[in-house]
Amino acid sequence: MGLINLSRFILEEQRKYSGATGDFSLILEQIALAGKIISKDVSKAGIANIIGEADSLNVFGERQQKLDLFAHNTLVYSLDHIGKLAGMVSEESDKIIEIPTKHVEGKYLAVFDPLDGSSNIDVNISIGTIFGVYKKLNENIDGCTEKDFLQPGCKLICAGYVIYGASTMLVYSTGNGVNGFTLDPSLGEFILSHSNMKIPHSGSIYSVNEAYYDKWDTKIKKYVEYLKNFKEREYKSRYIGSLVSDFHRNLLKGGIFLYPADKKNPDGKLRLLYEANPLSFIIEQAGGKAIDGKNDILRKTPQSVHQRTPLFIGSPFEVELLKEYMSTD
Ligand code: P6P
Repeated sequence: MGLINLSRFILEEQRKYSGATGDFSLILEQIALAGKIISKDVSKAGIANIIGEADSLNVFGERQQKLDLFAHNTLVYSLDHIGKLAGMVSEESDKIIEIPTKHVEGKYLAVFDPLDGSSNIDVNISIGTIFGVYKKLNENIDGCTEKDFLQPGCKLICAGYVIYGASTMLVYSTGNGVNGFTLDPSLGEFILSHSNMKIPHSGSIYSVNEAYYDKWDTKIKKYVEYLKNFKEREYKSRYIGSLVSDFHRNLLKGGIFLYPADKKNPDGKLRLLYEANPLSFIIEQAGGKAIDGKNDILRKTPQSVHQRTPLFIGSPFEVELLKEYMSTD
């Protein structure tokens, strides 16, 4: 079987839905384009002193943008003119991003964290873009409001991420399983490399920043101690401090990622709309689970677009076990 590039895969997927108009497929293609553009700049970040860093001029005398602002603009400009979106929410923008009046509006909404973990760029640790796509609540009303974005994650029609690592990969789901594509820079194409990804039922990795141990709820402390002394297998601690990287490794190998609420972050640190929800959509499609400690992440109705949430996400065994610990008195 020959190479399956992203466009071919999207087309074949689209044919499975008789009502598909191709609108959504174009959005996905444009997000992939943005991923390629961001990948190119992220991969040369190490020579920032030549290309110029934020607030400085590069060798051509042009003002160099911080990479996360560059990633934000790349996503917005890849999507705002295609006539398929009514609006966007980005971690880099306090307000909803409306479609400029010069462009045609559409019925979809995009949410994204343009470059999560960007503080890791300077030390050459892999980072990622996280995205989700919704339909707006009422297609007969022009524009969109904040309310359109306050839909639970189970209403997502697509969720995914691009990881800028040793290779650049696009991993996404439209509710019909999870598939991973590896960028071949020589072709400029995302090639299907991980079909129908499933997370192992249980793993041997737990990922949490143990520096905050003293701030944790006692139940979280007991849970992590239990994993450390687990009899049937030896758990390893792996924590990169880059959500997409920790998530992607655990998706492939199994285990659990924890970002608990603590005294410093009473609602947790991670964002519900464009970090927890898209990754939770993917993990459930891959056979895993994602909770905030008590409830499924995907069934939480957001109260604001930048709302934070605790996040426990990964293999069913480890997440269910955590749920038991959290429900004990
Ligand atoms: P901490 C990166 O800043 C980030 O948003 C996620 O990518 C990552 O999982 C988390 O924060 C790390 O946070 O508090 O452990 O440094």
